[in-house]
Amino acid sequence: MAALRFVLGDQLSREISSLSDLEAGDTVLMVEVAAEANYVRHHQRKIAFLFAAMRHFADDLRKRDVSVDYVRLDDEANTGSFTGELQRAVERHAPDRVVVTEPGEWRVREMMADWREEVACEVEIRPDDRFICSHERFSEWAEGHKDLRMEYFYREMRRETGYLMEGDKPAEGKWNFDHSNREPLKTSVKAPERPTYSVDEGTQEVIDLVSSRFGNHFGSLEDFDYPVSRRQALHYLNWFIDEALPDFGTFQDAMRSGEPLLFHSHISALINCGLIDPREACDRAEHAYRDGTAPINAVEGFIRQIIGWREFIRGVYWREMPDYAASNKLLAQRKLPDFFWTGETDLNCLKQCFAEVKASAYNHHIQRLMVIGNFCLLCGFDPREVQEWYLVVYHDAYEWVEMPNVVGMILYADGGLFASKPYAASANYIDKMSDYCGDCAYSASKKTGEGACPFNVLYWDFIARNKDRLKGNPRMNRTYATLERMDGEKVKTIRREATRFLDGLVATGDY
Ligand code: FAD
Ligand code: DLZ
Repeated sequence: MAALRFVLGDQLSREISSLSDLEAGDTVLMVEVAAEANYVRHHQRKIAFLFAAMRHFADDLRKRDVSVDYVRLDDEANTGSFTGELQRAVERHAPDRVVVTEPGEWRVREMMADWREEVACEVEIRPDDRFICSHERFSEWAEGHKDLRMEYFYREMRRETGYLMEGDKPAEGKWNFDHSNREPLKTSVKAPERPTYSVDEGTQEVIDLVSSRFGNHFGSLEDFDYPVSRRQALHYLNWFIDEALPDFGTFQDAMRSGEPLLFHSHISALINCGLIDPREACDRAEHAYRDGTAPINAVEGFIRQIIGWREFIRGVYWREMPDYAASNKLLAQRKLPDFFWTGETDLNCLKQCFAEVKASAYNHHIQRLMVIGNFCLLCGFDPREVQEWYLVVYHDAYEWVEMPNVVGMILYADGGLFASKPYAASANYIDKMSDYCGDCAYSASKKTGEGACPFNVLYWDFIARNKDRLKGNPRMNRTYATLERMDGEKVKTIRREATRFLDGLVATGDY
């Protein structure tokens, strides 16, 4: 009974369900296809990372005597799509059945559903049990809750996994140590130096391929030094646990020019493609806590991001799709300005984040949420355009994780399905948590007039513009009370200056 086991680019785990009962005589199929690189114009670095990781994973399997059929992007007969390559492989191998793990994106799940008709043998689609919470478990949890709040979901995941539990109580008596995780960086605090990984011959081949085939996509391939194999990924994770995790919590929300990574793990792309298992990342973090090498606020914060936010976000995606993609409760319609692609803006916070993402396909969470995301919310950019931008530019971006973060977390486009109020903030937040404002053409403390930071007028313009939609939210009471107390002329000035700024944004749609 020979099976063809189809492993997608974000399923690079030896323990993936499609390989769990791998037998001698089976073949593992992996394919590089143009359709996946082009359905949005992914950052060049993301494509290079994924193809290099896929090729290294295939080599690792071969070293264990697994038979791998690997189709390269430039193979002459490559049809360019998952379906076309699966059909060709079925002709080549004449398997009894195809075994595959469910994908991370709705559009691919639809594709897979059609394979049962389009492929000349049985197709078995298995659950992705790399996630801790199954679809059924998430639905069961969601059914029992009027409001979907990550915190309550997270506590159940803590109980179920046993992470940081003392019997049935949370370690050190509290579920969440977030209040200790909001320190700005003092200049004396230095981030540890990161390990880098040299480009081997195979990865260089991929970089050359991406440069010639996708050189017109956003982003740079220069100085590629990210892990691409299981061995390197584990080394990177271990380095993080030893060197950066202890300060991860305290400085989780801080931002500093020229230091994109600070104490963050930088492992999202490695977890999402399968090179690191989320449980092993949490296991190592918990060990560090039990051994006394990392404090509770760091370890709890890190584990919460993974068994809390990551699992919750995935649950929301599959529960809400396909309608979720079109959510636009705030009726935001403005086009995304060109500087999201060119990086040419005099708002220094955005400029720093755009430069970093172009160079490395990475920004950390607070840059994504409170700088770029906050700006998108305040300006009222069209959620479909914002979704596409986030899916293109980050090396860890897959729709299951990108979409709820954009639709629900930054844009409030789902009307508060899981966020109790919009994450809207004026310049003050960015000034407090970063050194960006010191070098900016605008003044963070100036509220209106020449040289005032646009975030300040944009904030109140957003609040005023969405009054009918947000005023009923009890968590917005104080904000609307402040707006109502504001002098009428001041409100007019704010709205006029915001309109001038918004009208000045150039969005040619050429990028
Ligand atoms: P750390 O700060 O070290 O956190 C540890 C891990 O926790 C991450 O590696 C990640 O696996 C997980 N995590 C943390 N926050 C989240 C979250 N909100 N949702 C899901 N997982 C989380 N993450 C992605 O993996 N892919 C995306 O496409 C993506 N898009 C985002 C878009 C927006 C608008 C926002 C606000 C967040 C997005 N995130 C996304 C979540 C988060 O910003 C990244 O996971 C994180 O910045 C990755 O960096 P890190 O590995 O250094 O994470
Ligand atoms: C993102 C991506 C890219 C760029 N290329 C490929 C590819 O050539 N082959 C492949 O198997 N996977 C690729 N991927 C990841 C897929 O887009 C991902 O598996 C689906 O979106 C499902 O999550």
